[in-house]
Amino acid sequence: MSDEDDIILSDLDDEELVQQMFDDLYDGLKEEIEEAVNILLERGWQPYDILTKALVGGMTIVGHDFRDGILFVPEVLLAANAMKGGMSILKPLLAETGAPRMGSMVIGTVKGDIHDIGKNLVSMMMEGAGFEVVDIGINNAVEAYLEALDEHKPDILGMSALLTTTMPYMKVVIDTMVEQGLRDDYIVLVGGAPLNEEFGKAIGADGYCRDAAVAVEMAKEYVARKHNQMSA
Ligand code: B1M
Repeated sequence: MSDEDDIILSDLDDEELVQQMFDDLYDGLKEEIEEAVNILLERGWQPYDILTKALVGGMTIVGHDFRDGILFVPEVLLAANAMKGGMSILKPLLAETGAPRMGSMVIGTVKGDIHDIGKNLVSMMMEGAGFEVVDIGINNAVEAYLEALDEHKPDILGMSALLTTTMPYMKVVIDTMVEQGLRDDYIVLVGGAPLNEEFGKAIGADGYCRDAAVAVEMAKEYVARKHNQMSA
C-alpha cells in the first residue's frame, strides 16, 4: 500500500486539504476531488471559494507543467475530468442563489478549440447570478453561433478561446454579425487565457472578461445599460 492510500482526507485541516486537492487534481483523481469538495462544503466553505481557491488553483499548476512539457495531453485530460467532477457538485449550489432573472446568454467555444472548462465555469457563475445560459459547447463555427442567436434571442453572446490559433475566429463571428446587420442586437463578451482587453477592442467585442467573476459583473452592467436605453 502506498503512502497515498493512507491519506484520510477528512483528517486534514483546510490548508492541508487544499494542498492535497492540488496533488489529486494533478494526478487526475476524480473521486478524491469529489470527496474533498464535499468535505469543504460540510466545513462551511462557500462554493465559489472552493471553485476558485481549490479547483482553479490546482488547474493553474497543471497548466504550468503542461506548458513546460512535464505533463502531456492524457494527464491533462484526466486532471480536467477530475476538475469537472468537482465542478458538477458545485454547479447546482452556485445556481441556487435565488438571484432574480438578470438576462440571457448564449455561450460557446470557437471553431478549432475544444477547451471547455473556463466556458463551463463562466456558465455556472452566470446561472448563479440569475442569467439564463444556453451553452452550445465547443468547436463552434460561425453558423452555429448565428443559429443559436436566432433561436434563443439572448441579450449576450459569449465566446471562449484558449488557443492563440483559435482566438482570431472570434473576429470572424463578429464580422459576420456586422455583415448581417445583427451586431447591435447583442452584447458580445469574450474570454479565454490568451486574450486581453486590447484584443477584445480590436475585434469589436463589447467586453473582454479576464475571469468568470468579471464576466458576471460585465454582463450585469451591459444588460442594465441595454434595458435603460430601451426604456428611455
Ligand atoms: Co490545452 N492548451 N491544448 N488542453 N490547455 C492550453 C490553453 C495552453 C496554454 C497550455 C500551455 O501550453 N501552457 C496551450 C495553448 C498555447 C497557446 O495557444 N498559446 C494549450 C495547447 C497547446 C493545447 C493543444 C494544442 C495541445 C496538443 O494537442 N498538443 C490541444 C489543443 C486542442 C484543441 O482545442 N484543438 C490542447 C488540449 C487540451 C486538453 C484536451 C488536454 C485539455 C482541455 C480539456 C477541456 O477543456 N475539457 C487542455 C487543458 C486543460 C489546458 C490547460 C492546462 C488548462 C485550461 C483550463 O481549463 N484552465 C491550459 C493551460 C492554461 O490555461 N493555463 C491549456 C482553467 C480555466 C478555469 O481557465 O480556461 O482560462 P480558463 O477560463 C477562465 C478565463 O480565461 C475566463 O474565465 C474562465 C474562468 O475564470 N474565460 C471566459 C474563459 N472563457 C471565457 C468566455 C467568456 C468569459 C470569460 O465569455 C463571456
